[in-house]
Amino acid sequence: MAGEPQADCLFCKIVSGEVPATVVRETDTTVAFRDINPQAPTHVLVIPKAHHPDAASLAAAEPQVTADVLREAGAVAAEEKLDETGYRVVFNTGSGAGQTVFHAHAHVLGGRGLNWPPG
Ligand code: IU
Repeated sequence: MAGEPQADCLFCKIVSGEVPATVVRETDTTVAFRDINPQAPTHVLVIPKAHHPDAASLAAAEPQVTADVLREAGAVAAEEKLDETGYRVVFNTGSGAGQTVFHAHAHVLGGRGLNWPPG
C-alpha cells in the first residue's frame, strides 16, 4: 500500500533504524541525515518517513508531508547557515535524472558555489 515501509528500501531501513545514518533533524513525518557521498560541504537528505518512490508520488499522496519535507530542508539550511550564502534543494526524479534510491528525498546542497544549469 502507498506509504507503507518496503522491505527492500534502504531509506525505509534508515527510518526504522535498521541502517545507521548521521541524523541531523527528525520530526513525526520526516528524517534529515547526511549523505554518505557528499557532493558539497553540506549535503543532507530530507526524506518522508512514509515510503513513496519519488517527489511527485509523495506530493500526490501526502501534500502535507511534502510541505513538511520542504520546511525541514529550509530548517537544515538555516542550521547549516546556508540561508546566508544560498543553497539548492534537488529532487532527482527517474534514473535518467540520476535518481538511484526510489524513496522520495530532497537533497539540500550548499557551502560552495553552485553552477546553473546543473549537469
Ligand atoms: P539520488 O538522487 O537517488 O541519486 O540520491 C540518493 C542519495 O543517497 C545519493 O546521494 C547517495 O550518496 C545517498 N545514499 C546515502 O546517503 N546512504 C546510502 O546508504 C546510500 C545512498 I546506498
